[in-house]
Amino acid sequence: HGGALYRKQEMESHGKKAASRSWQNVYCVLRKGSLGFYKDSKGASHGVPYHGEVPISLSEATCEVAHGYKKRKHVFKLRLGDGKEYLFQAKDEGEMSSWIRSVLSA
Ligand code: I3P
Repeated sequence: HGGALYRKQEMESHGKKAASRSWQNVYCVLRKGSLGFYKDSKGASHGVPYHGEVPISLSEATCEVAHGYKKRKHVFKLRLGDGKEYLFQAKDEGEMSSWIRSVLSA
């Protein structure tokens, strides 16, 4: 599963807000147990991570519709075991549901 999403980091760890909070367009690639970020599909196929980011581990991750976030539509929330939290905006409802399902079964 791979595709472009807008991403915003909300939390850096338990109780600590992320310092860098703007929305960024990233190309996301889901693999067994991890989610990697790339600039675009070409970056993904060449294995060049977005800003050198290490893929995040999805063990103990929860993923759900971000009902509390009202500023954008089709946004889901990913919360990691270490307290990091991300919001992702998909292009429509169907794409959002498909990402949530895939992340939960990755
Ligand atoms: C952030 C940017 C984000 C905004 C965030 C700002 O500023 O405007 O779009 O989140 O607000 O801090 P910057 O680009 O200077 O980093 P929203 O789009 O969700 O409002 P926040 O700190 O309240 O999350």
